[in-house]
Amino acid sequence: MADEDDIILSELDDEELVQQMHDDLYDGLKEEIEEAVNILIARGWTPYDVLTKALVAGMTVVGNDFRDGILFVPEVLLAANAMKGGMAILKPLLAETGAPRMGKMVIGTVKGDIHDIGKNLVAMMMEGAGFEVVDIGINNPVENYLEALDREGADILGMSALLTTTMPYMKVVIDTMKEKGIRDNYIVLVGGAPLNEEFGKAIGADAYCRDAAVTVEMAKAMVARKHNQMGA
Ligand code: B1M
Repeated sequence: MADEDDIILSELDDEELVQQMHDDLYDGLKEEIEEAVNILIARGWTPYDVLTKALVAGMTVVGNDFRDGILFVPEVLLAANAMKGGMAILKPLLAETGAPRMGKMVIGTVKGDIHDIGKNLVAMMMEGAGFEVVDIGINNPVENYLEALDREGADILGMSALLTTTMPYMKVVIDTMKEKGIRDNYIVLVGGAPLNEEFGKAIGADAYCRDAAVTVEMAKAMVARKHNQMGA
């Protein structure tokens, strides 16, 4: 332990620092993660690279050990908290692109599901790409989505689910939109680790988005297509 206490993050080279961040994320060390994120940014890393190579990659290790019963909920919560500390630093940097407004997205995690890291990441990347994002948080029943879409005059609905037990709720939301005759007013994008393209199609979403970067690309393409259709 004494050795670990002696580690001075700023003295590590990039590769060692990223490895140390993976370890610190695993141990839920929020302050160390925040310090390391600031160091990488100061060294000229893009916010996107810090996000994907240091934070998301580190969280994958946590996810694997959670799956394998090596880590438990309290440890994973600490890791998630550390990750959020790092993401909070990156958020304004990712949004700083000065890109023109592309459209508005309402995003939330579905009812019964409290996972929000992936959703937050998608929201950050979308903002960075010039979209306006209204994040309605976790555990959302269908009413929350419909109310937010209407209130915000949104173009895109984004839904996140991380559990096999909660992903079917996305269909409840889409079916309710169909019943109300408003489904085609919106681009519906869905994502989350247990989903796949087939599921996205089966529930009637416009697209399944594997990760935050794909979400941005998908949203851009679909908004452009919608504008073209309206112009035709
Ligand atoms: Co949970 N959990 N968890 N968990 N958790 C998983 C999802 C699990 C796969 C772990 C495992 O067993 N390997 C497993 C689900 C198994 C299953 O359903 N098949 C699981 C379980 C079982 C549970 C509990 C039931 C555990 C329990 O209580 N016994 C419980 C459920 C609580 C609930 O929701 N009701 C639970 C609780 C928790 C914590 C609270 C401890 C914590 C969440 C903290 C938080 O989010 N604030 C937690 C965490 C952290 C995880 C893992 C380890 C990591 C998830 C994460 O943040 N990944 C996860 C394991 C895993 O996924 N490998 C796990 C990092 C994030 C960047 O990736 O969320 O996939 P991800 O997001 C990606 C893409 O999926 C996509 O883009 C993102 C960025 O690239 N994406 C979207 C996501 N949402 C999108 C929306 C879009 C587009 C793209 O909209 C357009």
